Amino acid sequence: MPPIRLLPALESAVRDHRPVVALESSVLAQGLPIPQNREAAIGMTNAVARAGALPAITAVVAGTPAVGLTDDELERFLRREGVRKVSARDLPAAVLKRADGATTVAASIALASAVGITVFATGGIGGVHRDAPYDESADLAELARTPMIVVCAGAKSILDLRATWERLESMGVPVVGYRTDELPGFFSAETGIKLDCRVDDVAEIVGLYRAHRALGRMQSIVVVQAPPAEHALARERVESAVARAQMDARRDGITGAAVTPYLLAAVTRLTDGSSLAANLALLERNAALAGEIATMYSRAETR
Ligand code: PSU
Ligand code: MN
Repeated sequence: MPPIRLLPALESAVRDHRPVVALESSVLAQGLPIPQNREAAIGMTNAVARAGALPAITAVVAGTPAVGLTDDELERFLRREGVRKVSARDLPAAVLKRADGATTVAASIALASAVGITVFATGGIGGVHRDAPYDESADLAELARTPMIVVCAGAKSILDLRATWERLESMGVPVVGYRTDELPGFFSAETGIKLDCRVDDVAEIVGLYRAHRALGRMQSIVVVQAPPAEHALARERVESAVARAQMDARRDGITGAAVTPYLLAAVTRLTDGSSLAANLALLERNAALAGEIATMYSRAETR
């Protein structure tokens, strides 16, 4: 049995350098509530397809690492019964225990890269947590050793964004703003953190990545874009919800991998669901941009 299962349609697409976009499953099984997780899955896969690329949701399916899920498998992950959260280091344990595992950004890009995929989309990457020394998402370390174009709306609002930004610099991970000069704050367009590199069209993203790879660089490049303006929340509103959620998490003694899902749920509640609408909208927009990038990248590769 091959170590990673690719659905047949994806296997030929990857082999022929046709456009493919990998998508994570932790956002579906842990990050978003039911039934919005289904909306997100449909919105993202359709957006990728509209841009001319094939979507590939990554996960561990009953112990088999998989790139691309069947409809039945996706249903199981959306119902999320018995589905664990799997980051990069959890992959072998999920295989050993024949578990259903929803993959984070870290685990997803590890799997996607191993099968030859170059473009990945999500909502927000993990990063440095606030007031929790050494709680830093494995997403950062994995971005530092996995060549991939990662499209997102920045790091999740619940994080210490300034520290996350600094760590990305230390690790040599290029961050490029797509039509923005500022690092977006996931639910909000602004963070006050000025980016060093901005591009305004997809061809420039492909050019940047090719230059990066031609230098033998092994990191991902992180492409950030703001959430759609009609759904974006004001920075102060997000901040106060996050501060409150943080206090609740401490009170409830939440630690480790449970922190991210807990805080995301608390912020949804504290913003009366408007952060949820923003989350769905930005996931779809990121998937659309990733689809465009994959389509252009594949043209450049097969020229
Ligand atoms: N962004 C979201 N919802 C999520 C996540 C990100 O809007 O659920 C998930 C991603 O899978 C990300 C993970 O990789 O949270 C980070 O978790 P941790 O901090 O435990 O590494
Ligand atoms: Mn953590």
